[in-house]
Amino acid sequence: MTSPPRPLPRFPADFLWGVATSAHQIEGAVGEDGRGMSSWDAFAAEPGRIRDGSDASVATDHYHRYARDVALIKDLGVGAYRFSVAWSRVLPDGAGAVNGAGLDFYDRLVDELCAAGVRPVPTLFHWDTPLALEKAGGWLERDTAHRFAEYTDVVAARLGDRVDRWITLNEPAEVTLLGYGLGQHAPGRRLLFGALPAAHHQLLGHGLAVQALRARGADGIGIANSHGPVRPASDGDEDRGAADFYDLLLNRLFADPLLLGRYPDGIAEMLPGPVADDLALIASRPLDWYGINYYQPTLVGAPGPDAPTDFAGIAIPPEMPFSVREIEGHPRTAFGWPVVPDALTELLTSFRERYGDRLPPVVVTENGCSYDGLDDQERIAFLDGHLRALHRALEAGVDVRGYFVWSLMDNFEWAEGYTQRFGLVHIDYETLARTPKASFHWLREALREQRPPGSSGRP
Ligand code: GBH
Repeated sequence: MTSPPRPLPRFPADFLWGVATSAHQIEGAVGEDGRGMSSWDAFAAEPGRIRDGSDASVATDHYHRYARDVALIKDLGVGAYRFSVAWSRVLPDGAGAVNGAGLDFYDRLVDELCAAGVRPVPTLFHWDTPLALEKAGGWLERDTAHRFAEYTDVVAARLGDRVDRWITLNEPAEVTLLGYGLGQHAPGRRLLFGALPAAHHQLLGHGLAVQALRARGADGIGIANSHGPVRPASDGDEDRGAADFYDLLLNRLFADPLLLGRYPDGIAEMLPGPVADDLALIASRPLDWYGINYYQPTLVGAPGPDAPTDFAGIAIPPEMPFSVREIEGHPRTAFGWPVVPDALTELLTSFRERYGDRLPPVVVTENGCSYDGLDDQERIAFLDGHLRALHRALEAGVDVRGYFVWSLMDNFEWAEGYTQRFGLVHIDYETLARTPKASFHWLREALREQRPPGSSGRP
């Protein structure tokens, strides 16, 4: 297999190129410098939860090797680095006493990035809820939204002088559905639609966090939601109805409240208590930009006796009003996810159509794939295809301002442990050595070609 022909089509000169990670997936050093336990530490310790029986107590040891990792980011030539702050490093009990040593780590990281000419883009919550809060109900409790805003204020006070792009939450849909609904992720609850309060409380937490950030003078505030086109398994009414419902859960449950100030029909009734005031807050301070994590489209049909009861290894209980089917006719990543670049164009243009002027500028905050090996020609083809698809969305008039590859390096892939490798940089989990893969070199060249001669390309 050979690399696709370069160059890529030309992106706007101020387009923000970046790579992404999250704290729990790379940092390790779980017991160090006063860090508290998180929902994911506890979840991984339960037998049978993680495919390879691993946990993230060492991960890629980024906590100690961050300077080396920032040097890699600089060498790659991207202008931005999306990382997340571990709430339990900053507030070991989720609330109350601030742990200065934990906050110091992010301070050092941000300094290192700034010195390298790389813009820091912190995510305030990427799934690792402080365990003390999780034990009290986590995002099922309204209180957690307020604790999240207090934590946000602490981080903003410390990093705000050097940060001008913020992400409040990463993929609240996954936390709701996989964490509280189906139990595949921490905290491992299987509440089915009883998980919906966790969606609402994350949105409320987002709204309160935006308020806290604005009060500190921050701007450049966004959120990272997972989205993908949903296709019906057939033209029949039942399949179309099921696909529409799945589309609501994946694409509208969070975007509608954030951008339109209302829940899709039928959702508000399933939430605890009246939500009108909360919705006013959630949508009252418009986002500066909207982050989309895109991986693949989903084919959905009605449930039924011959429908699959399994979705990406997750048992879907028969009372769910949909079933997820295999998409045929596309290459697959090592994770088994279909590779469908066109669906990224479709997703972005459909967002523009649905939300019109209510949609702020968009950033693709995650896109990437799992493949093994250092000579990862499949990842090169994946990135090439998706960047071309992204460019078609720009040509179609969608205001896309940036693109982040998931991920800078191989890392702890949640319930999959270390069995899935999403990195541009390979991690040897014995020695923790970092080795740039072929895709890293390819992307560095592609970005070099994007830059006008003589410019650093780092806005
Ligand atoms: C993101 O979630 C996370 O933000 C990140 O932490 C994670 O490491 C990364 O992506 C890679 O997983 O069986 O084909 O229908 C990804 C959200 C939702 C994407 C489920 C894949 C099902 C695939 N995922 N989806 S399929």
